[in-house]
Amino acid sequence: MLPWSNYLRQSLYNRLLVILLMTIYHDLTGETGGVQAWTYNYSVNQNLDWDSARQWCRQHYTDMVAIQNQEEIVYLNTMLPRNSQYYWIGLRKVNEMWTWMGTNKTLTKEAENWAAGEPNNVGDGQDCVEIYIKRGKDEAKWNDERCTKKKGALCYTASCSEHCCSTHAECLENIGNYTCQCDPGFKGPRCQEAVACDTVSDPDQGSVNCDHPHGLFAFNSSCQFHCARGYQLLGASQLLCQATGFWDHPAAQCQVKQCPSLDSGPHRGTMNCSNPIALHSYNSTCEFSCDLGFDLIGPDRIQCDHTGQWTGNVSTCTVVRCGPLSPPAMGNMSCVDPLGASSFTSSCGFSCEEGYLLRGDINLTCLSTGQWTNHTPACEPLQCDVLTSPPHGSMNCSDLYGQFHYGSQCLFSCEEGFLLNGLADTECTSLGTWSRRAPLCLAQQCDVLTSPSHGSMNCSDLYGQFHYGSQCLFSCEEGFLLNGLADTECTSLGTWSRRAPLCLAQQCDVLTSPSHGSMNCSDLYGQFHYGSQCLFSCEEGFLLNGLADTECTSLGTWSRRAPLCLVRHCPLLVEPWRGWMNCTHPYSPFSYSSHCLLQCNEGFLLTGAPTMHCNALGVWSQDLPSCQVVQCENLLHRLPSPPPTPSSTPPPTLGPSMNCSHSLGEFSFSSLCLFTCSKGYYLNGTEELSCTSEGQWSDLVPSCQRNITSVQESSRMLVYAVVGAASAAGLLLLLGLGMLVAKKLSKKGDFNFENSLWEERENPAFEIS
Ligand SMILES: *[C@@H]1O[C@H](CO)[C@@H](O)[C@H](O)[C@H]1NC(C)=O
Ligand SMILES: *[C@@H]1O[C@H](CO)[C@@H](O)[C@H](O)[C@H]1NC(C)=O
Ligand SMILES: *[C@@H]1O[C@H](CO)[C@@H](O)[C@H](O)[C@H]1NC(C)=O
Ligand SMILES: *[C@@H]1O[C@H](CO)[C@@H](O)[C@H](O)[C@H]1NC(C)=O
Ligand SMILES: *[C@@H]1O[C@H](CO)[C@@H](O)[C@H](O)[C@H]1NC(C)=O
Ligand SMILES: *[C@@H]1O[C@H](CO)[C@@H](O)[C@H](O)[C@H]1NC(C)=O
Ligand SMILES: *[C@@H]1O[C@H](CO)[C@@H](O)[C@H](O)[C@H]1NC(C)=O
Ligand SMILES: *[C@@H]1O[C@H](CO)[C@@H](O)[C@H](O)[C@H]1NC(C)=O
Ligand SMILES: *[C@@H]1O[C@H](CO)[C@@H](O)[C@H](O)[C@H]1NC(C)=O
Ligand SMILES: *[C@@H]1O[C@H](CO)[C@@H](O)[C@H](O)[C@H]1NC(C)=O
Ligand SMILES: CC(=O)N[C@H]1CO[C@H](CO)[C@@H](O)[C@@H]1O
Ligand SMILES: CC(=O)N[C@H]1CO[C@H](CO)[C@@H](O)[C@@H]1O
Repeated sequence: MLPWSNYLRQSLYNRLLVILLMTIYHDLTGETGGVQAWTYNYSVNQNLDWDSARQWCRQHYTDMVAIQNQEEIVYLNTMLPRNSQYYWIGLRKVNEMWTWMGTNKTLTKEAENWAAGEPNNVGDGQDCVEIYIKRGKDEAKWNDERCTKKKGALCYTASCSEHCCSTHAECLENIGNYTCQCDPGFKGPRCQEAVACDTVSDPDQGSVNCDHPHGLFAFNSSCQFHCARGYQLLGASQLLCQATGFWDHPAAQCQVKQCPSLDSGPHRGTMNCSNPIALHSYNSTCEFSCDLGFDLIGPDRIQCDHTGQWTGNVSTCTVVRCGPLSPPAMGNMSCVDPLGASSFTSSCGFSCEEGYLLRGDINLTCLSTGQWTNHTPACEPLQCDVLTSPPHGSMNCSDLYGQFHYGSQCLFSCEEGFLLNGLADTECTSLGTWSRRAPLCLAQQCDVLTSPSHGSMNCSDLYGQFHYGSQCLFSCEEGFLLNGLADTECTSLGTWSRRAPLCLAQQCDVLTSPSHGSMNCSDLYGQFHYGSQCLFSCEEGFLLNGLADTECTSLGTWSRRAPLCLVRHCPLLVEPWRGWMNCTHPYSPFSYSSHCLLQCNEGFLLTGAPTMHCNALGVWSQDLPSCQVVQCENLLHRLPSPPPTPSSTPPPTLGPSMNCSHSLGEFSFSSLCLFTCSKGYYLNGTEELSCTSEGQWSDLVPSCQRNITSVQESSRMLVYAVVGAASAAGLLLLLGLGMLVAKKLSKKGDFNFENSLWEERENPAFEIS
């Protein structure tokens, strides 16, 4: 059996026999005494086509040469003899690939040893390769040639056997020997030992699971990494221990799954993320909210799931939209849309065609609630303001296009007592305004009235002060009287129904100065009017018969009667007893200027001056003088004082008993004294003495002389007789006197009975005792 075919079979059954070969290796090599070295042979003087050459090599040697390294090439170029046709080598194009026919391996780039410009494939079928041996140029280099060309056959004899190397090596023919060329990942003389890599341990948040076909963490060991939920491998998920003794990748790590980073929140909104592990990674949650006027489209919250995907997209904020607006009929609309048509903050302004009026808001704005601030306004035909009849007036309108619309004309009139304050008509113009203001009806105005002096005015107004309908009432202060009717009224013609009255001071009676006096008046409001005061005074000798002043009161009466000047009276004078007086009275009896002359009757004397004046003070110039009776000598002083008692003895001469009657006073004019003597005495002298008007006794005073005979009885009788006669005479006298009294009374108011009586010179005698 050929070594080559051994080799091939070994390759085929490589996987099955590897363990067996490993165990029998030593025995094989030891017993056979080594493999044969690789030796070259060639056909001498016989050139063959490629197929024939290969067949020859396989028949006599192992196979056609497969050039393997530079050393081998140099060796062949040295060893082989020159052949003008050069030698075929075991390289041929199979399926357009240059293939080592011995090993069925395609030519590697490194192993190429083409001559310059080759392979040039000149002509058809240059599918076989020759080696230039000893060519001088491009020595030992290859050239492609047609396989039918005849060249020397270059053969080799193999020295490898199936036991030369482990199953993890390729037995390479050397020049004269073989070497075990280890498969990658194996080392050792027979390539029986696998190359080891570093040990691999579980990553954080994960685990590793390894398969070790050639020993722990040795060549071809593979490790599979797994990560916890929400984590992902950073690096290759599988590590393979390479032939170099290094893992094909660095050990993987478990990295938290990262969701696509979210740069920012939604436009016009905000995003609020919480990241429990890492930014925008597994279990991160983000919440979305939108600015005012914007609605959230999408979830309000997303989460980074374990696959590294957000549960949703970043929500968007879309502007809140209000319903579309359309311009009103006969109008126009202009919108400003900062955030989109009919959207939040959009605002639309409205206008109307000429002649139309916008009713509603001139400008609408879209609110954050999705509502317009108001309804769309409407354009209504222009209208003038509604007019109403003015107060106290009436209005009469004619309309062309509707009440108070363009063309309407209105006429105004006023009630009686009111006047239009402007023109009577107005018209609704095309601008929707009245051609002029509607007039007002203003009450007729009367003149302004003022309160009368010393009075007041109280007006009641219907339509304004001193206007039509105003009524004014006048009143006067105390002491003043209206000089007319108290009220007046402003008529519809603007005139007062009557003149405003005045307040005139109350008038008192005219005063005149009293006779024998004067008057001095001061006036406040006119002579002898309210407030006037008059002072009265009298001439000398006259007295006011009341208070000196009076005043004109508010009632128009004097506070008191004007006083009179009365002449001053002196005390009434009476004629002195036994006298009389002759008075003159220029003003009044016994008053100022009265003058009296006083005189006394016969037998009487005036004590004092005979004249009396009543002066201005009402005082007589002196006290009233009196008429003193003329005095005679007191006879008692002449007589012996106590008459003798009857029992006593009497002397020869004795004072007479005197019995006097004193009609006017003791021992005065007209006193009559009778003398008598006691029994046994007689009278020496006159029995009777009388006092004359000159104050002399009519005779000498008698005396009594002793008489033996008593004549007491008879003298008493005589006295009785005298008295009886006197009584009879008195009775007669009384009768005449009565007649006289009656006569006197008719002549004089002032009658002194006593005086008159005594004027008659009758002096009745009477007894003192
Ligand atoms: C091969 O060639 C060598 C010399 O190079 C020779 O000794 C040997 O006999 C040859 N083998 C055969 C089988 O011809
Ligand atoms: C060489 O390989 C080709 C295809 O790769 C195959 O068809 C052929 O049979 C092989 N030859 C040998 C001797 O193994
Ligand atoms: C051939 O090679 C093998 C392995 O390299 C070696 O052990 C042996 O001694 C060699 N034989 C000769 C004759 O050189
Ligand atoms: C190493 O692993 C690769 C890929 O799985 C495989 O093709 C190869 O045969 C393995 N080698 C060995 C010696 O196990
Ligand atoms: C974000 O959310 C947290 C928790 O709900 C809250 O405490 C914080 O005030 C929020 N921040 C803002 C800016 O809204
Ligand atoms: C993620 O959130 C879930 C539920 O809120 C919780 O059970 C879990 O422990 C969290 N994971 C981490 C790593 O915080
Ligand atoms: C996120 O937005 C994208 C594109 O905008 C869309 O295709 C996808 O359906 C959205 N996801 C969700 C959960 O709405
Ligand atoms: C609206 O206004 C525009 C610009 O002012 C004007 O040109 C247009 O004629 C108006 N339309 C109406 C209906 O008034
Ligand atoms: C509406 O009114 C607002 C606030 O008064 C103002 O800012 C805006 O300019 C107006 N828009 C129009 C179209 O007149
Ligand atoms: C009184 O006096 C006047 C003149 O003085 C005299 O004329 C008059 O006669 C006298 N009257 C008497 C009664 O004496
Ligand atoms: C008679 C008598 O005596 N007569 C006398 C009266 O008185 C006078 C005088 O007083 C005498 O002279 C008388 O003689
Ligand atoms: C002198 C004198 O008169 N004598 C008288 C005395 O009295 C008698 C009688 O009474 C008288 O007669 C006397 O004459």
